[in-house]
Amino acid sequence: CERQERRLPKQRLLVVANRLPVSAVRRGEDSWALEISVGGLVSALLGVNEFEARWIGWAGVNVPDEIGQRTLTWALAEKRCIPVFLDEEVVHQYYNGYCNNILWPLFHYLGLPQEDRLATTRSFQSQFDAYKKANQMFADVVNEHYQEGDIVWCHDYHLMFLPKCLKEYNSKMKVGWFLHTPFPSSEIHRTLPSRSELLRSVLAADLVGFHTYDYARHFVSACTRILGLEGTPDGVEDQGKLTRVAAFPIGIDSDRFIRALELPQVQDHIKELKERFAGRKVMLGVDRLDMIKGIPQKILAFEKFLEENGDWRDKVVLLQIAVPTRTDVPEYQKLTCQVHEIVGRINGRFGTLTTVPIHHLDRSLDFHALCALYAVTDVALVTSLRDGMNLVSYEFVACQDSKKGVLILSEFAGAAQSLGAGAILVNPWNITEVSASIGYALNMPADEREKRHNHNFMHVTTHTSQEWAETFVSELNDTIVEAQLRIRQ
Ligand code: ADQ
Repeated sequence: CERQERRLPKQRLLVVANRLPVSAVRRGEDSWALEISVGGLVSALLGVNEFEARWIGWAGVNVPDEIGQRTLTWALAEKRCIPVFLDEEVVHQYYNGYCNNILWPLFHYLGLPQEDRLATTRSFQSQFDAYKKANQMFADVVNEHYQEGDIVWCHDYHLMFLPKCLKEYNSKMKVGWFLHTPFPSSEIHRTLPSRSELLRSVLAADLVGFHTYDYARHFVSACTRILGLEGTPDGVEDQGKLTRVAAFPIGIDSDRFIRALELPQVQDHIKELKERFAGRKVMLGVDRLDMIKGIPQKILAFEKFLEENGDWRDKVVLLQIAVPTRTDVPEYQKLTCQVHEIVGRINGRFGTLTTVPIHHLDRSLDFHALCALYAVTDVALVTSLRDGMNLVSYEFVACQDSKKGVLILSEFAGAAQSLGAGAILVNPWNITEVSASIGYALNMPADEREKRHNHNFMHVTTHTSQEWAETFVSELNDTIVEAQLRIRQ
């Protein structure tokens, strides 16, 4: 308020993430089509307008020629996006290799596939070198656009090396780093060959944030056990320098979802869906098609439910919307085949000439269709094997204020810590337990549904993405002021 009264400019925020919030597709030598990308970070930051934000990241496309780089930079400038150009070899080694093949599974407690393990170990060093090189390229672009007083907010496991590179450029830069995945137990992190270098680079930041207190605790304990540093209630201390470590649970722009439900096109979608599935309860899964999301386990639990509850077979339908990601990675191709095979088998087993129990879509839905689906759902199934937070569970709750449907939620999603009291928590590996929870949710009395929903709705509408970003940035500003005071004393 004070800032508005005095008409002070908003603080500049440089959001640095591996991917820009838009993907670029080349239409000609100097023409580009820009599409908004699907993903948790994009969804969370869409509602943040307190700062004058600029995004720095890779546009998801190889642009070897100078004309292409120049015209794409102009096209992106309109969206306040600044591209980092990575060549194919770096993308292969850094993004597909080190980020997605090593850090992503490790941070989600999933081992690497056995047959790839030796090959991965051999190529580890070259992938780590490419990771460092890519992080340095991000740092070069940040440094080029940095103005004194800017806040630089680095995101996710792709950019763990970035805080160090930035501080080497300018030790006064205000640097925060936030991890969107879980940070695993120090016993898991210990197995990573580059474990110390990565921790030290992250510690160069002024503020390090995680979704949950547990992830923050794991990080501090990795610094203590691996680097021998002192963990304090505020963070990690190294030779008098404190890196503040804390939990900042993300949220969504809940108003955007609630408002969308009033739009005529969303109301039309809702009407169509209600007619299409009249007489049946609707269960919903919305995930990126990723092994951490536990999609095969979810579908097998649904099969078990149908197997053991014959009277429900023509009264319930599971809609599984899975947007493909990392489609060039063999593991993900295998997962797609596996899911198709299981869905086909179950539909063959329990379908009739006119209905099937599972509708599986391999694609992204637009925002309005997604809101309508959330609104008509009776039971949402979020069964991630591990998940930093999981925003789908928040989006579902935001769209359910009239229906008051039930959320079945994995205890291994960060969201279990915030929505646990209203959801039915499950161990996604235990198919018998998930199947029993489906039965419990479908039969839940209205007053219990209402009580559980109200609890979660209150949380989702008060812990928003806006509040998340503002809290992180104001904590970063405070951390820097405190550090300056400490130095003066
Ligand atoms: P993600 O793994 O991408 O994010 P999640 O938090 O569930 O997972 O967010 C996914 C987003 O993509 C949601 O906004 C959802 O609506 C959208 N989405 C998913 N499938 C879709 C589909 N088929 N069609 C349309 N939209 C779809 C990472 C971490 C999470 C963490 C977020 C934010 O893995 O744990 O919650 O970052 O920090």
